[in-house]
Amino acid sequence: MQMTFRWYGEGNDKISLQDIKQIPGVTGIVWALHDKMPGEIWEEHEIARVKEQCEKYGFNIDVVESVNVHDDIKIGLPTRDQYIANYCQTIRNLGKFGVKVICYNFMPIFDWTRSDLFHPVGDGSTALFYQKNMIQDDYNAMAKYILDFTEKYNMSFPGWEPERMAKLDELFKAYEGVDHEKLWANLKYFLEGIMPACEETGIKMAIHMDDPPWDIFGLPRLLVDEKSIDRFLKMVDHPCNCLTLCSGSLNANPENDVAAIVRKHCDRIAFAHIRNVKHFENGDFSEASHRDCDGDTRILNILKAYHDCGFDGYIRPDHGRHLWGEKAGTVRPGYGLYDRALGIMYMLGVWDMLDKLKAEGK
Ligand SMILES: [Mn+2]
Repeated sequence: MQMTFRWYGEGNDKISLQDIKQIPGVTGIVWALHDKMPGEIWEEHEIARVKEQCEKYGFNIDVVESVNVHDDIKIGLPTRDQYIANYCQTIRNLGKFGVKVICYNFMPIFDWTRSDLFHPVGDGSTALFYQKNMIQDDYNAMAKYILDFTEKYNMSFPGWEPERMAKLDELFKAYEGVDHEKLWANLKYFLEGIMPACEETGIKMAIHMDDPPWDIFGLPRLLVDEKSIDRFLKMVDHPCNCLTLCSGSLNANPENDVAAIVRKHCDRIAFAHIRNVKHFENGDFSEASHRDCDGDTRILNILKAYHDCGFDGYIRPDHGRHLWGEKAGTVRPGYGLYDRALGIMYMLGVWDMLDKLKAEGK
């Protein structure tokens, strides 16, 4: 297992590489070119700059999150071939700088979705929160909440580009007729188009689970449970067609047993996101600390499953709570320094003990 930490880049993240260097055990930075629109080619000189910044602190740049997929590919428009060609060029450019894994998602229009970005947890800290009855019909209200936030605090979120969100009604219209089966077919077409570039460079494409793992606003979502993961891996049965197994995304549906999925598909998991989620009876959920008993995701079972499988891929704490003065305007929602650092120490503590027990034959 190789521990990593997501960083939004120089001038785009209040957390510095120097801060990250002080967290024990982190060997790689999970990065992206956040000013790129979906469909644009990532140029070599832009990649080289990030590599240089990270290497100065001894970090590798093996994992990119995300290279976003253009809507035309998801919708299946004739223009998709050009965007797939661009994507292949980005893969080749990333390959030249030693990138090993690209995390991406195939969610129509919206990326991750929450109704409150700074919800009080009860101990003075706040966390991302999903109020089920608020995310039903009115996508404009939800989008407005997120976009007002990004504007107020002068922040951009991957997948929530204001340029795209300004055309929401148009986008919804374009997705009319894209049902689950059409979206599966478009995903297959995309993957078959990029597998040659992956083979050439050795890069693994690691699809992120849909967050939350169910349809929202009438838009289909595909990667939602064990059955759909089975289908995905079988559909393009290629060693470069892999998963970003996000425990928090999947466990937003408490019926998903993430540890069982790890045991079943460990060889196809290139990147593991570890996050804990606490459920409420009415279907709402809050993100929680990484400690097993603070949520319902069964983090210990998941880490044990990875350890038993000899997982040697990349792992990172996913979202964290906002602690010790971190609040709107001082921190990216879900991406503060402290709780993610605590999450790393928790995971490394568990992992070290599993290593020790194994070495002692226990
Ligand atoms: Mn995730």
